[in-house]
Amino acid sequence: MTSPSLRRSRDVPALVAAARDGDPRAVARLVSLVENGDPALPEVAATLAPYSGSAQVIGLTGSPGVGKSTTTNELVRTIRARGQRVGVLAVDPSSPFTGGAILGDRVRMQDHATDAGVYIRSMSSRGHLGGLAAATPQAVRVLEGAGCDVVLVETVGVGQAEVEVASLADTTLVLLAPGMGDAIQAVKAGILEIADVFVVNKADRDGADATVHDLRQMISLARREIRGPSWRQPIVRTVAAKGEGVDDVVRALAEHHEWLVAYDELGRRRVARARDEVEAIALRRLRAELADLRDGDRLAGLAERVVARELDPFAAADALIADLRG
Ligand SMILES: Nc1nc2c(ncn2[C@@H]2O[C@H](COP(=O)(O)OP(=O)(O)OP(=O)(O)O)[C@@H](O)[C@H]2O)c(=O)[nH]1
Ligand SMILES: [Mg+2]
Repeated sequence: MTSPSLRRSRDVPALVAAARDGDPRAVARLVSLVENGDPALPEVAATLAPYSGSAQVIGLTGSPGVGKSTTTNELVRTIRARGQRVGVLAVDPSSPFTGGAILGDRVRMQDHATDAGVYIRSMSSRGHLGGLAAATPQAVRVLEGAGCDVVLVETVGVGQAEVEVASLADTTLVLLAPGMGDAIQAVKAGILEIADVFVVNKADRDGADATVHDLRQMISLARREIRGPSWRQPIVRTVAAKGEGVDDVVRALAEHHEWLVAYDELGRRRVARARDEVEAIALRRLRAELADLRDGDRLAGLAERVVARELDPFAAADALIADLRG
């Protein structure tokens, strides 16, 4: 299993077996196959299926520089102290050029670089058709297959993609910091809805009280709309750079997990997640098939007939879809 060719292998059963034995290169290779949307992906998914659902998946999101990686680093330390294996996916949905962020994450997480119980991996949306929302759950499955008890998914909170990625988690942590107008931004970006636990990091800075206060008000406004057995989103203050408050975050995570189980919300979330995933895969396939038609003469021919007013666009689309089905 230690052959150097592992890094380029498409021998999926061998890769999964090696990953299960804890070979980090096999894990890295499998995540790369996922990230690049490799043709071997269906086989990867099928081979990993028996191990899926075995890890607790925790999402961390928040504005750039708010302290996600520092917090992740501290959480990894705590999880490792419990003797559990942990995987970290640092996901950048915003741009294909993640060099800086990846470097930053590597530097901050090098504490764990030599720990065999920790896998750390950065992912970008590089060329992945379904975007990270499609790739991330499969990457999580690779880490579950590799025996991780907990998977932490860090996403930069910009745009809409982080809402998608964060909603792939069992529990989502939203980080804010004083003086960044984060509380307001959180509402705008729809972050308030996806947060299970709020963390006000950099509590060593001025304005932490104001941020907590703003947040509390927004939560109580938003709560009026919620029905059913609802979870009260806690607000935890941390100074992640000094490890302060991290125990409280861990406690909040455990309490949320208990709540998920008690109200059968864990199962519901996982079904919703699987539904999104299946839909994303199906859409990606359909889009690829349409692209094939596009490259052929069929679409061009239909387009010419639309311009010549022999066909209206809807009838042309019907003809195209009929081709797909036929
Ligand atoms: N003062 C203070 N600085 C902190 C704290 N936590 C993190 N930092 C610093 O904030 C900077 C950004 O921290 P990161 O953990 O990289 O933040 P991030 O959210 O992962 O950043 P991106 O991945 O680039 O979005 C670093 O210089 C940290 O040392 C804190 O509690 N207090
Ligand atoms: Mg980071």
